[in-house]
Amino acid sequence: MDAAIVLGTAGSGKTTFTASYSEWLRRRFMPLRSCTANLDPGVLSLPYRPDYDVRELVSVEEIMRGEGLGPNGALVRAAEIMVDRMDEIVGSICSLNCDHLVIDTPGQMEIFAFRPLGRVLCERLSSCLNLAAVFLGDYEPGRELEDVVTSALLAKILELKLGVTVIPLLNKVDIWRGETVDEIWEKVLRGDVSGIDAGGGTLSDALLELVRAISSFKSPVRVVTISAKEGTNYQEVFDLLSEVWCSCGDMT
Ligand SMILES: Nc1nc2c(ncn2[C@@H]2O[C@H](COP(=O)(O)OP(=O)(O)O)[C@@H](O)[C@H]2O)c(=O)[nH]1
Ligand SMILES: [Mg+2]
Repeated sequence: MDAAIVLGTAGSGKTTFTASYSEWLRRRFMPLRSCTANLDPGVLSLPYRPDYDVRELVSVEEIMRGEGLGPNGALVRAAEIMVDRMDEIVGSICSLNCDHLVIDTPGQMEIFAFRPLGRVLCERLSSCLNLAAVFLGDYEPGRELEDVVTSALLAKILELKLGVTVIPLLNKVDIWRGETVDEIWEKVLRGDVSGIDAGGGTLSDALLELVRAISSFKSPVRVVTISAKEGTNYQEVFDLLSEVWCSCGDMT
């Protein structure tokens, strides 16, 4: 089973992407089976019907009620429970009878990425799935270069933390107003600072140093712009994922 795990900061569009991309896979590859897994224990409602839903095992809402915790404390607790019950989670996901699987992750990325949960899960899932990740960069007009650099760095850090290839995607292209953010993002991933206007000053020098540091990672720098809302450019997303699954491509 080929699987794409969907990463990104809160509100970057992971859930929207999971819904629309799995639907695109279903139509594109019929009669192959396209499935979804929800690994966000805190989500209240989903725009897709998951074939596996972690909320059957652990739900933030129930923890808040049962243990008297606030939303953040309950989310942390939920992540701990997920690690404790990893065998059940991985067992259920691995036994799904699907050809393609899209895995939605917790709204708040730090729960997944900066605690043991994400690493343990990716390690375990890799034993039964062909696993690759997509990272949704969340760009809205008005964001600064710092935001693009931070997002690109996050994608790279996730790759190191999780041990899976992370494909950067720039989401919400439908609300850009003729901006060429993808070009800046690609330059950042490539460590190419020529022509990047960081605005001057010490902070910007440090930013450019960070951009250079990113180039020491040898991983995909082709950035696909998408709209999870409108389902734009999904063939390109699939092609990039396929290159990872068969490890035969050159994504640079
Ligand atoms: N305009 C636009 N909005 C989007 C897109 N993808 C997601 N959103 C919106 O961004 C918000 C957060 O999306 P969601 O999928 O819940 O993000 P998650 O927290 O990463 O799962 C919602 O209001 C979505 O409708 C997109 O491609 N274009
Ligand atoms: Mg979500």
